This record gives sequence, C-alpha cells and structure tokens, in this order.
Amino acid sequence: SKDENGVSQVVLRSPRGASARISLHGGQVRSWKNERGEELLFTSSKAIFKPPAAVRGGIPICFPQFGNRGSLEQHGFARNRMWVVDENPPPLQSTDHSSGNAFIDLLRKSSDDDMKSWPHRYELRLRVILSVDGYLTLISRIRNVNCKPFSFSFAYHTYFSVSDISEVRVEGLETLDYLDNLCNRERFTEQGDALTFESEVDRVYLSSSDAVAVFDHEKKRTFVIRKEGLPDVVVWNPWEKKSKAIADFGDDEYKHMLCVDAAAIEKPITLKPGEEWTGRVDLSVTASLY
Ligand code: TA6
Repeated sequence: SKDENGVSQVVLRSPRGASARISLHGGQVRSWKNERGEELLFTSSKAIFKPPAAVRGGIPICFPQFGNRGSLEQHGFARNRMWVVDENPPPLQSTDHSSGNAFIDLLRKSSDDDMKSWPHRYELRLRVILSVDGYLTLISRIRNVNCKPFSFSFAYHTYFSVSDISEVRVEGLETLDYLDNLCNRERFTEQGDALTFESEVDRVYLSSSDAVAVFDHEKKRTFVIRKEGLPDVVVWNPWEKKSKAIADFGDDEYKHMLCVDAAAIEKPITLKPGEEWTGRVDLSVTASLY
C-alpha cells in the first residue's frame, strides 16, 4: 500500500489481528497496533509525511550517527532515505520461527549521495517481525562491504504512545550512569528507584540491563523493551517549552509520548571490512497486573 505521500509501505498482520506498518521512507515503523486495534506508537498530529524528513513518531532508525554527535545531519541519514523490500529474504532463525509470525526485510545500501557525507560502503538489513502474540521485533544487521573499517552509532528512536506522561514510570535504569543532553552530556548516576516525569528529559543511560519496562498506569499497559547488541537506552520527552519549538509536534503532545530507544551511542560500533553487527530490540506489551 501507499502512505499519505504515495510512499510504499508494508503491513504485517498477526492471526489475531495485531498489525505493524513499515514505510520504505526511512525503513520506519509507522504503526504498531495490538489485537484490539489500539495504536501503541505515538505519531504527532503535526507530522509531516513528505520525504526526506523523518516522520515525527513511530520508530525512526538513527544511523550512522545518533543526535548531533558527529559531522552528519541530526540522527544520521538512514531515516531520511528510501529503502527497498528484499523480496527473497533469508528465512527466520529457528528461535524466531513460529507459525503465525509475519516478517519483512528492508534493505538500505550506501548510495553515492550518502558517500559524499559518509564515505563508507555498508549494507543495512532491517528485519521487522510481528509475532503471533502481536509483539514487535526489529533486527538490524549492518555489514561493512568496503576495504576500510568504519564506526557508527545507532538507535531505534521509539516513540511510545502513553496516556499521561505524569503517570508513567520507567523501570530498569536504576543506579545506571547516564549522559544528560540537557547538561552538555555531563555524566550522572541515576539515584531514584524508577524514573517518573515532571520536566524535560533527554538522557542516554549507559550499559543498561537487557530489559526496560514502561508502565502506563492510566492505560494499565506495560511495554517491555528487550535488547541485544544495544547497550544504551535513550529516554526523551521534550516537555512543554521544547515542544513549542518543534514545528512538527503539537504543543500538548508531550503528554502522550515517551521515547525510549535501544541504542549504541557512548561507544561507537566499529566494523572491519566484511564484518557484520547485529542490533536487536524486542517490544512486548501486556495489560498491567495491578
Ligand atoms: O535524545 C533524543 C533526541 O536526540 C533529542 O535530543 C531530540 O532532539 C530528539 O532526539 C528528536 O530529534 P529529532 O531530530 O527527531 O527532532
């Protein structure tokens, strides 16, 4: 099918009615719905769907640079470019294979345009799996197909939809060190038991455990984020003032979103010629038991 701007997109469906929609613009997951048809990812009502800018919401892929830590455009170029569908993808690995699991592989290879700003030849294969339970897995494999090494950072910039940010709690980041983007990336140590929100937050938690949970009290919903190959976790909410400065974001929308990204930022990944890296995130959602 096509999106608002005529860009091709792919829809995955689970046998019980969950779905995920992925755009070829940016290889971006644009929608993830549970079996009741409820949207789980935030998209701004002010989002601009016209390429090349990434759509404000869903799961933009940040590669080969996170944020403005480097010479490239903010969050790298992968989210702004067109990807293609691999019509003959390798089969699911046995651990991901279960009847009823739907998947798609999108590819992005360095173009001459990319080479001007980042002179490296890479192949990026993004596999999106919607499990029979309606859970979402993203696996990125990045291969160095050139004869010199390169380094990159990476993030699944995941915009979760939440009912009310003041009622949200994030667990799994306790005691970790983090870099605070609001304080020149100064390093702090998390002191609280769980993270709650009452002002702008823009942090990179370092070397987190493999699971982080986002509790949405009002919706009585919990997201669990499991990750492999991605040591860091970004937590971002622009809050009131910053929201007003973002053109494609509504003034009050910060109340209904929280970005929690599985990422590799502090220590860039280096690939030698021929080497491949894998970064995986598994997103599950459950009704909270309280
Ligand atoms: O840490 C998350 C972050 O890098 C913030 O600093 C904020 O700018 C956000 O991502 C959104 O970035 P974007 O380029 O999509 O506007």
